This record gives sequence, structure tokens and C-alpha cells, in this order.
Amino acid sequence: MKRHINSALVLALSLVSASALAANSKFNEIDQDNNGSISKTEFERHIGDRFFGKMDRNSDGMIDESEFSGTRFGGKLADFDRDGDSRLTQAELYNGLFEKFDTNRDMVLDKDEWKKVQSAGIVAK
Ligand SMILES: [Ca+2]
Ligand SMILES: [Ca+2]
Ligand SMILES: [Ca+2]
Repeated sequence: MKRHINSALVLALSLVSASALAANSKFNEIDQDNNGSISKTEFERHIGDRFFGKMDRNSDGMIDESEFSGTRFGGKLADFDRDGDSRLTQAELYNGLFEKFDTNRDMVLDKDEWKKVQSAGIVAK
């Protein structure tokens, strides 16, 4: 019986800390090695396949011009399209997004840069 109470308590505590992290812009949660910046690996791991899947409305694994034009983060599809086939793979999209938001070009996202990722609606605030 005591064990049940303990696990209920642990669950309640973990729910509280999860919402506290969400309020803290999730930055610390995504910055898994806690070095104060988000690497491209951490960025891609966090946004995962979900963001691409949401943009890829016809689920063909590519983002075309009409799917791209509905986005809020701005820029042109051509800015992201490395191989020039007028469609974006997930790698083209995520590499391009990371570079776009890494405005000081130090290959990591700091807290200010991350705020812009959030403002663009790419990740939840
Ligand atoms: Ca598509
Ligand atoms: Ca392409
Ligand atoms: Ca940066």
C-alpha cells in the first residue's frame, strides 16, 4: 500500500516538473547536454518527423511549393532547396531551418535564436 502511495506521488511530481519545463520555453529540456545552446542534433531530435509530416500535407515525403507557401517562417522554397529539384526533403528543410535561425552562424542555437524558432511556430512555446 505504501508503495502505491509513493508511485502516485512520483507521478504527481513528474507532472509538475514537466509543466514547469514547458513554461521555461522547453530550452533546458532540449539542451540535453546542458551547455546552454541547442545543437543541430538536439534541434532535429526535438522537432522530429512531426513538423515535416504536418507540412507534407499529401504525405509524399516531399515539400512542394504549395505546401511550403502556407508556412509562417518566411523565405522561399529555393533558399532551402539544395539539389534544385523544387521540392524539399526533410533533411533540406531541417538543415535550412537550422541555418536560417542560427543567425550568428556559430552552428548552435542560443536562447535568443531559439525564441525566434518558437515565434515562427516551428515549436510550441
Ligand atoms: Ca508533399
Ligand atoms: Ca530538393
Ligand atoms: Ca547561433
